[in-house]
Amino acid sequence: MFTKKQMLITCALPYANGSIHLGHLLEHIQADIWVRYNRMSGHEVYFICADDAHGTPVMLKAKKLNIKPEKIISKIYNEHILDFKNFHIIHDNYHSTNSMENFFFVKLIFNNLKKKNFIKKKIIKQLYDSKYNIFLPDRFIKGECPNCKSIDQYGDHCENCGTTYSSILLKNPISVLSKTKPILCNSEHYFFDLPQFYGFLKSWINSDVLDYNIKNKIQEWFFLGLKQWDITRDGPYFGFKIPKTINKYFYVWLDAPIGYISTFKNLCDKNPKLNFYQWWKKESNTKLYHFIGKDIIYFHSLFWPAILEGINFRKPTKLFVHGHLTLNGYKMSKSKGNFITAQKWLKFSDSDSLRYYYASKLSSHINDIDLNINDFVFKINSDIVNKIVNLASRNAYFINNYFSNNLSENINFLLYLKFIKKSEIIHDYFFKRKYSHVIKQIIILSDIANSYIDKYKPWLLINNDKQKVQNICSMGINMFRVIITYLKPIMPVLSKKTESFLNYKLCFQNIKKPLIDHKINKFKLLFSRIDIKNIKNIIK
Ligand code: NOT
Ligand code: ZN
Repeated sequence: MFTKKQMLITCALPYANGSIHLGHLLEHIQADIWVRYNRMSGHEVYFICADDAHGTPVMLKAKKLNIKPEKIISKIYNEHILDFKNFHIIHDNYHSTNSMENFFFVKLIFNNLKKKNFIKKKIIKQLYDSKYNIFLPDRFIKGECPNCKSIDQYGDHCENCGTTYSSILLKNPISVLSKTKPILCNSEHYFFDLPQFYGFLKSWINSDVLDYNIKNKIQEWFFLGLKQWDITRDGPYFGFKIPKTINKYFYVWLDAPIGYISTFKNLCDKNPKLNFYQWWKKESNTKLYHFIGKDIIYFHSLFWPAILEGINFRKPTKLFVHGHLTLNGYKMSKSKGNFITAQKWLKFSDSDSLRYYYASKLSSHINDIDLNINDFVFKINSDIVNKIVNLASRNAYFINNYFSNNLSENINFLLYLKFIKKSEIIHDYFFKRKYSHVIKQIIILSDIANSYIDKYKPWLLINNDKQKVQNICSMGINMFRVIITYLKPIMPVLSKKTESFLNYKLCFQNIKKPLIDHKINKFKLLFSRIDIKNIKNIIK
């Protein structure tokens, strides 16, 4: 029996100091497909995200341009909103961490944690750039990892071994800003007392919130011991000032996850149907799913649930972790010239193609995903153009020209049933986010459908058995309709065009009933072939 779920789905909050790029899109497309899938299945789904507005990079950028940081983040905010819209990512609310609601919750949560003795004050030594007159944030210090000794690592964590550490433990530190050696200075900071949550976290992590391979990684962190977490930054800083302090700010990584809460609160204020407390109270029956990259597991599997436990809020239902994106086998980087923003992609290709390609590669694993341009062109032209859309065009030709757009009453019900029976496995793959498996099934069906048409050759039959041609081509259109229904969460643009062509809204519920004695529209181009010569230039 169907049980309607109430689901809140989030993506990691993109930083407000740069454009949306193909890496962000990997996550947002993955989540958006899941949102659309669950919504089509009848669940009540809310999809939220926000810009992660605070931190030193925005502050330094503003300083350089001699403008207020607020100006930068508001310009970027508008860009981000547009980029996501262009890729048909349907967030129900896209907010900012530099918001009234977020300041409210950050203060509330901090005070609550402090009252319960989960916040400790300590004088610490920190690296200071005496040329720039600022305490250096982790990202502005580089050095050797204290754990695995690999060089050129940032001050907060090592990209090589994944360890998180304090920047003063880096060997041979250097300021990224002034390229000078930073000095150690004292400063009083607040710490979140993570070790107090050891027992809670241990059982939470073993409660099916994470996939198996990630669980192992976290066990390592437990083994190394949980450490108190510094949630203070000294000014100058772009962030929320800590009440009753001089020149102390909340660390951006504290207010970022709280952005999930405040963005939802902002949505509740706009949607009277939503009751904030019902979704965030400790015993909430609603579901909370976070899509994140593997680089931020630590924050979401330790700090975040511990904070929520500390303030007596609900915990995430699941963390969906994905690997990183590579482009033709390399990490994207501005300096290498292979950095592709959302905007740039759309100058060379469309959004549905990227959505399809990502889906064809995504599973519930955390392996990195490679966008290979040749493979991309091959896959789109062969799967979408030659197999799927061609199925519509070759059959529509006869229905449009010989049968006044009417589908017959007589189709091959046995074969149709075969297509419907795939629902079960396809639903299972969708739910488990194994989109590459969904695509494999869709291609199997497209091959079956095209072979069926090849076998009967309507182009030869048309002169002696018209009725048969109408039946066969109606069956072809019906198989196409089932295929696009399965593809609908993945390719919203193609499915919308298909809906106008078929004169019919594609949905899972009605799939069992074939379209018979139904009028379709004239076939118009649904999808264009990609030209390798054009898109190759996307990478310099
Ligand atoms: N802006 C961060 C990033 O890595 C993600 C913040 C996600 C929000 O791009 N929070 N938490 N925890
Ligand atoms: Zn390391």
